[in-house]
Amino acid sequence: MMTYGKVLFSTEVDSAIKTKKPIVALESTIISHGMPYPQNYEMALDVESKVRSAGAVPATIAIIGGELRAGLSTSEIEAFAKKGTQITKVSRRDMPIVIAKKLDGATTVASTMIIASLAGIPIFATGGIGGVHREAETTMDISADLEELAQTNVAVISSGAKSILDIGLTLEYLETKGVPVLGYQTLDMPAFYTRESGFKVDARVESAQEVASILHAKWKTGLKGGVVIANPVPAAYSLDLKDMECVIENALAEMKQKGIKGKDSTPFLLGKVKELTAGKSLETNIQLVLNNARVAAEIAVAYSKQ
Ligand code: PSU
Ligand code: MN
Repeated sequence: MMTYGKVLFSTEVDSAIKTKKPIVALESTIISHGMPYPQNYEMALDVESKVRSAGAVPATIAIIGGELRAGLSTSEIEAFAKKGTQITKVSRRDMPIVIAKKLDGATTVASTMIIASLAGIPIFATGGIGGVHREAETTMDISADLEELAQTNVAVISSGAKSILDIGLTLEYLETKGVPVLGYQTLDMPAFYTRESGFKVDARVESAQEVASILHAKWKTGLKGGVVIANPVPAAYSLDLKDMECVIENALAEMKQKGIKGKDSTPFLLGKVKELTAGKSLETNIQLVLNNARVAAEIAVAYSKQ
């Protein structure tokens, strides 16, 4: 009989939990569906070493053979990177199917939050969160990431939401669901490839200590749900907002024409953006994830000291 809801840890993560070391959860959809091989493999390993050098332990999360896992071996990460989109993208909805069939699953922000929460890991770093899609008023395409942020006590450090989404509506949705959006050393809501989106965050925070105190305040008050920490891409790697808008319009038009919808939208748009920016977006994507891993590790260290 399988024990449901149990997370299997790597030796490193297991000992970090036992000795109460700060841990940073990492997702696996970004590996299998977010970028091509071999850059995805290198990124996943580099992100882990960034977390380690900032004094925390990385826990890459995935479902392997139907089991919830926190902390993958190098060869498991390599398999997820190489198999890419052959690995099922798993959000909350897909979890029971993949678990029951004992399949492998690349976890999104939503399902990574679920597994991190089961594992007792409150800090999670990624690239970008899902959100309300443009034209959601007719497609109803709203990422399950937002509902997860409403109910699961995990802080997500990201570079905001990509402008393939409707960032204004995404912020409205998060407000309705009671999810604070903190700008890391900025008041501007970043839009993944760019440091600004034209929208503001709810509060600017200056340091990892300040974020940690807000997390403690939220959860110790008994307020359930996550917190979004929006950390803009380093200026040296940011792309031009107007150029990106044009690229995204083109990608969206092609997606509509091809009739691509649902869970395939995000991977399609990401691939298209990469193609249309001649690979420049890939370098930006990698750099922002590395930067988020570092900030998340600093937050995890500060959180465990308070
Ligand atoms: N945004 C990115 N890169 C990604 C994703 C989002 O810039 O790889 C992935 C994340 O795993 C996120 C998921 O949780 O896409 C959202 O997919 P959907 O919109 O189908 O919920
Ligand atoms: Mn969707």
